[in-house]
Amino acid sequence: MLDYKLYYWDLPFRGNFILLLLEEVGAKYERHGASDLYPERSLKIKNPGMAPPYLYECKSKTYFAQMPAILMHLGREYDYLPKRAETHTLALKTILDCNDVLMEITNFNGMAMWQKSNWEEFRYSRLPDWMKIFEKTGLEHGLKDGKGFMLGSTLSIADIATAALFGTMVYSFPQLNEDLQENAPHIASLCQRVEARPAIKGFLDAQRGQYGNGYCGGQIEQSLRKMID
Ligand SMILES: N[C@@H](CCC(=O)N[C@@H](CS)C(=O)NCC(=O)O)C(=O)O
Repeated sequence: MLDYKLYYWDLPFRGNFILLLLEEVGAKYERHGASDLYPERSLKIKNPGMAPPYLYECKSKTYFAQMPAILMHLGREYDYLPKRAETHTLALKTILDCNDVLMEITNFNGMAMWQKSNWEEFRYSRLPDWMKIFEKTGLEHGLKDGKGFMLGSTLSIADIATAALFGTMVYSFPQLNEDLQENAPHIASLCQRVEARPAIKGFLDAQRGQYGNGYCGGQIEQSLRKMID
C-alpha cells in the first residue's frame, strides 16, 4: 500500500528534505511532477498550499504544503522528533533556518539575479554566519567528532534537514565545501554521515547519477553558477 505522494520537480532543492526522510524511514511513496498540482490545482486540494512541495498522505487523504510543516508531520509520524521541549522547538527552528538559507541562496526565490557585490556579501558574511549557527547548535546539543547528532545522541529531523541543506549545497557547488569545512567542520562531517546511511545513500547515488549537480533550476541556478564558477 502506498503511504505518500510527493509533488515536486526532479531537483533536490526543497524536495530532498522530504525525500531523505521518506527514504530513511522506508515509507512507500510515489513521485509526481509539481505541475500536477501547481499552480492550477493548488487552491482546490484539501489543505491548499501556495507552492511545491506538496505531500499527499494516503491514509488521511490529505495534502500538506510548506516544507517545514511536512517535515514536522513526518517527524511526528515516524518518531524522528526530539522529546524534550527545548530540542523539539530547536528541531523546528533548524528546519526554518534551512528554509531561510534556501531563500537567501536563491536571492529570495530568484526575485533578482545575483550581482557580484550582493553575492559576495552573502557568501562571505551571511553564509558563514549561517554555517556557524548550525555548528554551534550541534556542538551545544550532541554533535561530537565523528559521532552524535544535532540535537542529541539519536538522529532526528534536524539532521535530515541539515544534510538536505548543506550536503546538497556542497554536492551541487563543490566550491562551497571549503566554506563549510572552515565554518562548520562538524556539520560537514554530519552531512557525510547522514548521506552515508544505506537508504539515503542508495537514493542520492541514483539521483546524482541521473540529474548530476542540478540544484534549484531556472535562471537563478545559472546566476548562482556564474557567481561561483
Ligand atoms: N515556504 C514554502 C516555499 C515554497 C516555494 O517557494 N516553492 C518554490 C519551489 S522550491 C516555488 O515553487 N515557488 C513558486 C511560487 O511561490 O509560486 C515551503 O517551504 O515549502
